Amino acid sequence: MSLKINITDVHARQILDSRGNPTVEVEVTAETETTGKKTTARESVPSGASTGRFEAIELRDGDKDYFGLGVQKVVDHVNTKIREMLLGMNVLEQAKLDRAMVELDGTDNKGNLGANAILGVSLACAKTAAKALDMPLYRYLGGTNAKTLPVPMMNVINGGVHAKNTLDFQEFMIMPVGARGFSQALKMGAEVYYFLRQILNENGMSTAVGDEGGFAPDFEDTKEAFSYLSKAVEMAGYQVGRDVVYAMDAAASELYDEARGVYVFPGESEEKGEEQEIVRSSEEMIAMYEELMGQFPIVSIEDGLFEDDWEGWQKLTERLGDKVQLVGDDLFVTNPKRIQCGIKLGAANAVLVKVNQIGTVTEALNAIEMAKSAGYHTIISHRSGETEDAFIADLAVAVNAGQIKTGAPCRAERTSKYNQLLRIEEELAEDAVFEPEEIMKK
Ligand code: 2PG
Ligand code: MG
Repeated sequence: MSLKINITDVHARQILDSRGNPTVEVEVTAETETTGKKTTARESVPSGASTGRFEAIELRDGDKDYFGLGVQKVVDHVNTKIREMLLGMNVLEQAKLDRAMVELDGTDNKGNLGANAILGVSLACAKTAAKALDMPLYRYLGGTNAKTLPVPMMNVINGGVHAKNTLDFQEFMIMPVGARGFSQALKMGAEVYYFLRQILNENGMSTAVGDEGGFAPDFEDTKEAFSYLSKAVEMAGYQVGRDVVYAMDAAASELYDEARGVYVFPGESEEKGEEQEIVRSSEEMIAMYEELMGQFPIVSIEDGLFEDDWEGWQKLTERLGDKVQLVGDDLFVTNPKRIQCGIKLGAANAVLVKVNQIGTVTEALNAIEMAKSAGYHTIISHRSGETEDAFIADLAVAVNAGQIKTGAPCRAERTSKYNQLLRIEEELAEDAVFEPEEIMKK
C-alpha cells in the first residue's frame, strides 16, 4: 500500500440514540504522511429491539445509570485498548484494522470488547479514510462501479415490539417500484404516508408513530393494516401492485413460543375478543403468507419463521421462494457462517444486512459478497434504535445492494438516510441506476 494515512487518535463518547438510550459515537483522526493533513470523522452505532439470538454482543454497563443501558465500559474499551492498538496504523487498511480488533476481542461474538465498540471504530475508520481521500463514502467503500440507488422499503405501519399496539407483525412496508428513480420513489412513499395519516385520522385511529416512524394504531389484524395501505396508495393517485407494492417483516422469532413450538398472536386474540390465544403452527404461518399474497401485492416477507427453524425455512422457501423475496434477518444476522448454511440448505433467497449484527465493515462486506454470489438479494437495513448518521445510505450504493430498509419518511434518524440518498443520486446524475424490476423478478 503506497499511500499512508496514519491513525493519530481514536476517541469514543456516550451519546443518545432515537429511543433515548445511550449508544457509542467514535471519532477517528488520521494524518496523511505525504502532506501532514489531519482528517477527523465520526460515526455512531445503532441498536435493535427485536434482536436475533445469534447477533454479535452489544455490551451495556448494567449499573444504575440509564437503567443499566449505559455504554461507558464500551467507551473505555475504545479509548484504551482499541486506541492503543490502532495508533500509527494506516486507516486505508480497513480489513487489517477490522481483523486486528476481532483478534484483540478474541471471542466469536465480540463479547469481550463489545460489538458496539468495534463497530463504532470500524465505521469511523472508513469514514475518515474516505474524507482524507476527499472521496464520497459510497465511492470509497464501493469503487468506481458504485452506482445503484436502492429501492426504499418504507415501514409506514409499525407493530410487534416496535409499538404498543395490537399488530403482532412488526413492519408493513411500501415499495414504490413504479418510480423511475430514487427521488421519485421517495416522493411517492411520502405521498402515500401523507394519505395514510389522513385516512387513519378520518377513521378516528391514532396517528402517533412507532420507533421507525410508521403509524401504530390498533388494527384488527394484518389484513386490515394492508387494506389501509391500499386505500392510501389509491388516494395518492397510484396503482396498487403496479406503482406501489408491499413488503413485511413478520419478525416471527418474537412470536415464537419454543416450549410449545407455535407462533402466538396476542394482539389479534385481544382484538377479536378470543378467550384463547390465537396460535399458529409453522405450516399455518406459511399458509397465512400464501393467503395474504393472494390478496395483496406482497413482494417481500422478512423473518417469516423462527430464527433457528432451518427446516421450516427450507419448506417456506420451497413453497413460496419463486414468487416472493424471503428475507433472513434474525435467521442470518449478517453472519457469513449462517448465510453459508442458508445457501447450502436453500433457506430464504435474500439477506438483510445490518452492520451492527456482525460488528465490522469488512465482515458486512463479506456477507454481502457471499449472498450476492449465491444469487441472494441484499437489503441494507437500519435498526429500530438509530442515530442521525447515514452510513448505511452510502453502503447501499457502494455495494449496489438494490434495496434499503430505513423506516418511514418521518423522524430525522430515518430521513437522514433517505436525504443522503437524494444527495448521492444528484451527484451520480445520469450514471445513477435504479432497478425495481430486479426485485419483481422473484
Ligand atoms: C428488524 C429491525 C429493523 P430491530 O427487525 O428488521 O427494522 O428491527 O432493529 O428492532 O431489530
Ligand atoms: Mg427484521
